[in-house]
Amino acid sequence: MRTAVTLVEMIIVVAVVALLAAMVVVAARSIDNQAKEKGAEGLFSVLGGALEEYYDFTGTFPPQAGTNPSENSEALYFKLRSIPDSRRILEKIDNSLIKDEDDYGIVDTPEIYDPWGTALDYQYVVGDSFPKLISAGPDRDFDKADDNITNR
Ligand SMILES: [Ca+2]
Ligand SMILES: [Ca+2]
Repeated sequence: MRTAVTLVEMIIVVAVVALLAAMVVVAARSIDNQAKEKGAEGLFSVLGGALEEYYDFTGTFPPQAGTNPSENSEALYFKLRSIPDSRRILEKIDNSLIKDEDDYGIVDTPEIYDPWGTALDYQYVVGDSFPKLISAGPDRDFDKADDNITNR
């Protein structure tokens, strides 16, 4: 007659529960990343509209500030804010994505962040048909470009 589960049975139950928990975490993370990807695409479409308004008003796109994404993001926000029609479009961006984490050249100007919390990069070389907006993606690393998201 049995009075208790064996140690082996216990280990199997714990392993199965741990496996199920891990699967739930992976699935939840994937759903979360899909939602954030949509958020990044929405952000790019809003910024694309603001860039078009900027171009209509000035005849050019905002210059790229330098090589540091955060600095580029801050300078882009500053430039887009300076044109009334662009500024109006910027107001559609969720407040959680507009943060002033540091001064990268322009004091007290916020930067634009992707849904994972990394400042966007903004690249524009005179002659380009349209500027490039880049999110570092879920891994928050621009150098690992597999999961990066761009507007073109
Ligand atoms: Ca800043
Ligand atoms: Ca990346």
